[in-house]
Amino acid sequence: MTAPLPKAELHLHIEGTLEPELAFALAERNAVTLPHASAEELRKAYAFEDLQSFLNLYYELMSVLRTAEDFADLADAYLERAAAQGVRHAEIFFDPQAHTARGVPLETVLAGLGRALEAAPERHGISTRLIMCFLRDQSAESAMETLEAARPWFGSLITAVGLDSAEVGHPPSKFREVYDRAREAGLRLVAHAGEEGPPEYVWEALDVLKVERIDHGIRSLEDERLVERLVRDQIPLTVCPLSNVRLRCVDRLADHPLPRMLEAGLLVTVNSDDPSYFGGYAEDNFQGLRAETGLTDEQLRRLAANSFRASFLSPAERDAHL
Ligand code: ES4
Ligand code: ZN
Repeated sequence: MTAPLPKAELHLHIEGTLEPELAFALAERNAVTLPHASAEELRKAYAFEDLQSFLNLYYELMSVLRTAEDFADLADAYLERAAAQGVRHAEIFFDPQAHTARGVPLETVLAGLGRALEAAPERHGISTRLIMCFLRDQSAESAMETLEAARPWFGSLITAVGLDSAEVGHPPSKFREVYDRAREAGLRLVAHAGEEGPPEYVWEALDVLKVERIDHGIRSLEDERLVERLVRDQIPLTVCPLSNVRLRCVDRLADHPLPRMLEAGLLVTVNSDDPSYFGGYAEDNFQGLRAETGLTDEQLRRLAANSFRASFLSPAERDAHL
């Protein structure tokens, strides 16, 4: 295999990097019982019908993450794999409410993630940012409480906020006040939209939440005016090809809309979302596209360059990668 292209990963849920083997090791360390016989058995459960069927397993397996050390080990394992796949910069999501709801304090989560991220440049040659996501299927009040609880880490460990979990029925506008507050606090803004949800949710993420990037956004192609807007403003879309196939948003990689999105002039990037669950890390997504769609080497290089352009790196840091 030729060396993977240097790239930034902009859509990666750290909890979605929990490999079955690490899940079992942490279960043993923390005396947590998993309802699966072994790592191999667990892997067999990774056949998803849709986003919700994946989320059920994703939240269940998080029960093994209890201590700061667990979060540090999780993030360090991801960074090691990412480095081998050509990732030089990673903007990493985490889901605080999925941990605080289980009695794991926010300080514990951030102590562990912070330790791994701080060591990443030296240890793995990867710079990082951390993006705190709100669970959109929980209330706006809960999101607001989470935002306020995280205030001590704004501008240091936490760079941005995002919005994830079950999309349909939970439009971005539900979180208007939360995003207003986050913007006032100087945080950068992103949101998942147009994964399973309709193009209207992408409009709301742009016009109500005023996000700078859209996570997924594949359904934007259904709305010509929306595509024009996204192209005009060069709003980055963090697309996750293997995820879309595994969650049945797209039938096969060969049918993935990404080549059409590129041709439409959209600022598209390729990302791995929840790589442990969806069958591949960053370079695996690039290789899958290369094998199954007609993307040329030049288009693949453009996608890798887009990932740095779409990142929250400063212009000087970004230029150092291009
Ligand atoms: C997610 Cl693929 C996806 N979509 C929405 N929310 C998520 N959380 C973790 N993975
Ligand atoms: Zn995602």
